[in-house]
Amino acid sequence: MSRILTVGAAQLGPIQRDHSRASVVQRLIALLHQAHDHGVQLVVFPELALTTFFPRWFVDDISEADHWYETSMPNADTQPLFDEAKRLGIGFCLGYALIHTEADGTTHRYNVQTLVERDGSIVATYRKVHIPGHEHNEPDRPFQHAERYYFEPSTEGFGVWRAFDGLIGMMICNDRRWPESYRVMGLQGVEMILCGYNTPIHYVPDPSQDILQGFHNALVMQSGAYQNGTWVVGVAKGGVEEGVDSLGQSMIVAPSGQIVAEALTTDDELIVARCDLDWCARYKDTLFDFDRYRRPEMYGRITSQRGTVLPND
Ligand code: ING
Repeated sequence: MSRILTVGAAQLGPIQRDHSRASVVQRLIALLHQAHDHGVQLVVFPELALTTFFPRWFVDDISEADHWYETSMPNADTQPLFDEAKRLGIGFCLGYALIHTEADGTTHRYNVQTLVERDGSIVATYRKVHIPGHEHNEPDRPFQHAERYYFEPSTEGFGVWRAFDGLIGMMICNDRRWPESYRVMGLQGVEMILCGYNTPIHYVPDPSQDILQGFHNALVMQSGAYQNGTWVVGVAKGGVEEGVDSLGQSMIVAPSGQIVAEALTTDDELIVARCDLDWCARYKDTLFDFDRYRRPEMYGRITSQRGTVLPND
């Protein structure tokens, strides 16, 4: 009997700076209700789904940004979402900023996603591995993308968890552009990767890429899905948020690399697909039978090098 997981990609339109978490949670719950009407078992929300994308501003005293972070999950603002999802028997994946104080009193700031099962239990929280953008204020930019100032990179890497009757992995935004993200989860047998993103259309370091944002978004998720025989669910926070135009184009990609559902707007929009997790085996057991065809002894550079080492002339 096929393991069909009906998944909903719950795209968000802009969250402006003055939008309260309570108002955003109401939007998330409205998408949850739409999902329930479609028989959805797992809803995926975007990266930083509770607030505006605050790394677009730089504050010299980082503690002035503390209010953009959650200190726990769930919390008073998000408990209504957790309660309603449990009542409806729907699991979800939620992206947000987390401020975490270790036992030794050190403070850590992460860009995370938390996966919640249909019974309301927390499966796991993933911390973003690839942190794009810049560390310091760049006042000449039209907007900052200072994620490397506001977030520490994960030291835990990419996990895969047994949930929703399958093998579920998570990545966040820039992670989707790196093939290693998919392969590390592929080597754990992943059958569905959940990925929220906030992607400005305008790429300040090279504006020639602006027109290609949609093409690149699809390219990386379709190739990652196909090359690892996994479903990929990419979910945007799109539209014009505090003057910055951000990509929508949320999509659900099959292990074949085919896009089976795609958002039509840059607003709050739910797209749904019935995902046969057994379809993954068509690729994992043939073309991408890793144990039979991979040559890790030839891949040493991938883990021994960070940057490029040119051949000796
Ligand atoms: N955003 C981006 C992403 O990889 C980026 C980084 C910024 C890409 C601007 C293009 C333009 O989609 C995040 N949040 O990782």
